[in-house]
Amino acid sequence: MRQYLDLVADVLADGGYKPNRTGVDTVSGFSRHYTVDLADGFPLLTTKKLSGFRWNSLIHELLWYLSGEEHVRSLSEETGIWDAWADDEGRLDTAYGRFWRRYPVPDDEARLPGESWPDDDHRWRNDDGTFDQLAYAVDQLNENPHSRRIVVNAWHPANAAVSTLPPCHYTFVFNVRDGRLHTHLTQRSGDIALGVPFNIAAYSLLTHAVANRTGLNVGEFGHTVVDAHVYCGAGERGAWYADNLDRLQARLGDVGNREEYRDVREWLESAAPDEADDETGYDHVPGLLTQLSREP
Ligand code: UFP
Repeated sequence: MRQYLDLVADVLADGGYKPNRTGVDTVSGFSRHYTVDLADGFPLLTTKKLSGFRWNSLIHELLWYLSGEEHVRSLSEETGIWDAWADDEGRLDTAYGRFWRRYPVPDDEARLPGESWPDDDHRWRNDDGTFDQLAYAVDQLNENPHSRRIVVNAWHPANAAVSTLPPCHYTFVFNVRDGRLHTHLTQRSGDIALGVPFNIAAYSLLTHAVANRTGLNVGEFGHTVVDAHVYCGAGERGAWYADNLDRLQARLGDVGNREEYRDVREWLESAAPDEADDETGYDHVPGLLTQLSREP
């Protein structure tokens, strides 16, 4: 997918060096955006090996979000991807589906006079008083498709302030034109090598599912990634990137065709220290340079 490879090339060539909470530093670009037309085909990246197992886990993860569950019990039967983040009882602090389907509505004491909130028996209120954002979105697409207010939000500021992993892909907007359903995702933080390809596939799948449900055609997927980063290494290897990113980027700036990415990769591998003291081995730059050298 050209847009993904452009994102990779752009962040590697223009990003800045950025340490972060994980201890593995990144090359990071700010506020990157692209669109893909889903009518042209499903954006499953051919440059990465999406094995059957992981495609399977992606489908179950999305179904689990759509269910509104915050407990990983049923998901764990299919895939263990969220198990490590769940508490001892199996509840996940940052379960997207919980926010999509059961967003908390403030209690009486927390409401200000004059503020508007749906009644207890309102059609989008659940029995437990929470708000079903997805039901609202689907109803709007059916009844008022040209609305510019069809937003689903997984960010709860108070929860995010204390959560171990606040939502990365935290809000999306549906937008309809000419009978086509467009989805725009805003992601606060995106690991370009590992996370982003799955995020693209998941929201493309969601767009297909919602288009199917509402009788619309699939449109474009628009993606904004606020901190779009490539993990480049810890230890000696990370220190080398910190000192030599300018050199690497000067070389990337001179790349005129895709074969030349291979030359930059070879230079990188000869110039950077090997990962002997890096327990994580988490340097994604060489792999991404290989992808750039291969794809048309
Ligand atoms: N990350 C993604 N996509 C996801 C997800 C996580 O790219 O769907 F859940 C990556 C982004 C970042 C890390 O590298 O996981 C989360 O760390 P932080 O919370 O510090 O941004």
